[in-house]
Amino acid sequence: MERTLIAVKSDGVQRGLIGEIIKRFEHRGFKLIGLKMVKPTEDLAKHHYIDLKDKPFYAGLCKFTSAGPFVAMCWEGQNIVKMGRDMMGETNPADSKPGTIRGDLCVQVGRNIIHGSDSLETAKKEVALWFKPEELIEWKSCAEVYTY
Ligand code: FUP
Repeated sequence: MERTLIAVKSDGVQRGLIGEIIKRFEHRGFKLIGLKMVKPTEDLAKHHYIDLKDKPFYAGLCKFTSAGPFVAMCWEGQNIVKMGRDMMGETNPADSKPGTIRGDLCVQVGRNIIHGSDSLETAKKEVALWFKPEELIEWKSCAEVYTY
């Protein structure tokens, strides 16, 4: 089953939006299999955003990311990478449609509250960067599980 990394960034945590973001993925029907709050080192933040290393905002982005809490989540489900991106909206909240997370909940590109892996390949790398294998929990819904 497909997996992706979704994270509530520190601005989302500060604004009290962890629950709102989790709710949207749960209600859509996806399965949460890994969850932790971390204060990333600057090295971890740099590694996470390595594909943006030549951008003028890279240094500021890494400093901002390592300055506060980062709620890392691994979500599982059919087509989760693309559907998660669609649920997030565009990088710039100003371009994000109402109904998307960024389109409903934020304004500035540098404070766009959520991260989501942008491809299957990136998702594999990002899940491995933020989670040890034993931190990912396989579970069945109560509809699938027999009682004793
Ligand atoms: P996304 O995958 O939508 O989070 O977007 P990117 O990977 O391109 O960018 C990562 C983060 O860099 C964004 F969430 C916010 C920040 N960023 C800026 O601060 N300015 C920009 O012009 C673009 C991105």
